[in-house]
Amino acid sequence: MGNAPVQESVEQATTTHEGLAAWVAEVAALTLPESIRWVDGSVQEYALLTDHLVNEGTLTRLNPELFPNSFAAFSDPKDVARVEGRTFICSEKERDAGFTNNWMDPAAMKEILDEKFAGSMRGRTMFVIPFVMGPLDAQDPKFGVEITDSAYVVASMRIMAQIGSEVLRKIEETNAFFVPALHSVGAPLAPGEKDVPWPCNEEKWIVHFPEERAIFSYGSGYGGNALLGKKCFALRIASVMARDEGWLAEHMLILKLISPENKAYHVAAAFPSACGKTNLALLQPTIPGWKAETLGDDINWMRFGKEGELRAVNPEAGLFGVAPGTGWSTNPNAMAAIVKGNSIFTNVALTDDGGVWWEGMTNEVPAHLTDWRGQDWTPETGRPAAHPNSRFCTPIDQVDMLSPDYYSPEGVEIDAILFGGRRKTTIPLVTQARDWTHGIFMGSTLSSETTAAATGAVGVVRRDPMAMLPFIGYDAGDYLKHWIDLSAGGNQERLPKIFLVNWFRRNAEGGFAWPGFSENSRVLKWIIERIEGKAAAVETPIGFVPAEGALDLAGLEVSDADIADALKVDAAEWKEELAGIDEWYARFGDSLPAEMAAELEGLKQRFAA
Ligand code: GTP
Ligand code: SPV
Ligand code: MN
Repeated sequence: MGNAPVQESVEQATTTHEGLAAWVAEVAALTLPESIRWVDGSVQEYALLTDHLVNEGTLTRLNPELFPNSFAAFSDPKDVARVEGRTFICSEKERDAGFTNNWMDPAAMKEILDEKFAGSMRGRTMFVIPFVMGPLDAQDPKFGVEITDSAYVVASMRIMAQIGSEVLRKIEETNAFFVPALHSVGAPLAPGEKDVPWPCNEEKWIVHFPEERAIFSYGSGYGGNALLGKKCFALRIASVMARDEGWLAEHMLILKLISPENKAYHVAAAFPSACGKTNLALLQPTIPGWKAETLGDDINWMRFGKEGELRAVNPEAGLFGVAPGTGWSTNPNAMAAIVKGNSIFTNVALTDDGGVWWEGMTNEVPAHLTDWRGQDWTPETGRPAAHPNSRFCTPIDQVDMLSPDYYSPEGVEIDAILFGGRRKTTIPLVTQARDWTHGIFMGSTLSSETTAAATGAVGVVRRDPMAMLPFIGYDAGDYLKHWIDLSAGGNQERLPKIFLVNWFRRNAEGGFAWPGFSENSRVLKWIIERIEGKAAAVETPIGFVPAEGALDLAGLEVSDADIADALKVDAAEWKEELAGIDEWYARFGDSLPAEMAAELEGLKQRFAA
């Protein structure tokens, strides 16, 4: 117990990749770990690490009859979400980080990081995790190596990405470039000092050097702060790679829909954190004859194919999903994947029979639980049993509806792009963009109420361009320009159709006007029928909304008043919205693309007409 480092089998501590060997040596000399372990990614190693974490008190082994090979972790209450205020893009020029990012001069930042990381791994094992985002057999595989002093991070990375010896071998054989991603919880142990279950540091630094493609993360063990293949690499650094190499790295799910005529369509959807991506990605359609398959639930890398078609791949291997609200009635496909086991849950509640529970998991609320802070909980307790940003981390191949195309390095052709947010007012259930550039405008002005996925106030409306506000690794205006310029090189006939959606609009009573979840399949059906030129729409100043009767509501028990609330385009609400967009666009300064300014002008004119 206590601070015992994971010492077994440290036999393979070498690599033939000179750059990697030098970097590992340099990091070890700086951070001074007790031992070094090269992660091989094997089942045996996973068992060793999770056993160790159980012994240390970081993980609780769940009842294998309920959740086989699964564990629960409970974080420090001050380390429960991404820390956007502590996240930095340290480009050489401040201008290149843009107004949406925190910036610091790279040299000044490196001085701070050097000091923070000096001796930061004392008393701990330093793990070296070779990983690849996306298929290892891709034409240009995107490699990373995360060095971390957290075994919890290693175990989680094994679910979220392909890691270990096979990846290392490929890096060596091809003498590949890899993104160096250094992570420390920032909690060195003095000799004999007893460890805590969730070591972390009050001070957190999540830092990206876009030109070097390097990542440094200090002080947090949680989610997007610590699993560096995810937001740090696959969005922030990848967005910069994508700008330079001519592709797109986006915060989007990827879903395949199969119509009753057996025709397949692919939809990509960008919703901000905790706004419904995982749920839509695992959709169970309620309309007869329609089927859905999952390709991805959080990150989407897109590039134009040989015929100018836009193709998408999911670079991740797991789901890191919001637990609360994920239940047998709202998302049975996620639940079925979760109960297969092999999962790590963080900040959920424990049931008395050794399982996990969170708000919304079952209709019946257990009479007694141990809440995420380890305290007794009953329905009378009056606070959530699971943290609002509690998560399940589950291998994506446990999703029964996973599309076989998930494994294809070429990806799938995208037919429709959805932008969506969590808005109580103003934004209708679904609006089709007038054309591609107007669709980019819709994405650029996307807004949503903030959620528990990041620290800070919840429920505040903020602009979140393409749901990428916390993830664009460079100037936001340049990012919009990249969307515009890149798509000009695609086949214009085959560009996806773009839609704005909002599952979260409220009715007069304050409840959700639209039932959401599986019923969102009805909206998708209208979207597909629009692509096919079959569904009727009404043109409004903001775009095309479903004509009366065009949305398939057969068998749905929703009042006409609610449907009207969900679909309405309210001039008074839009007057306020336009003011909000004006304010938002003003913040871009010179870097706002002229095309976007022109779209805003057009929107205003249509309202004035
Ligand atoms: P990140 O993993 O943080 O990027 O979140 P996400 O975009 O994948 O969101 P997710 O699907 O996990 O949903 C977040 C929350 O919104 C959960 O509590 C869901 O239950 C809830 N939610 C998802 N879809 C709907 C919907 O259609 N209607 C309503 N009312 N709530 C929804
Ligand atoms: C998000 O916040 O968008 C997430 C969770 O998907 S995290 O991995 O913490 O970024
Ligand atoms: Mn996300």
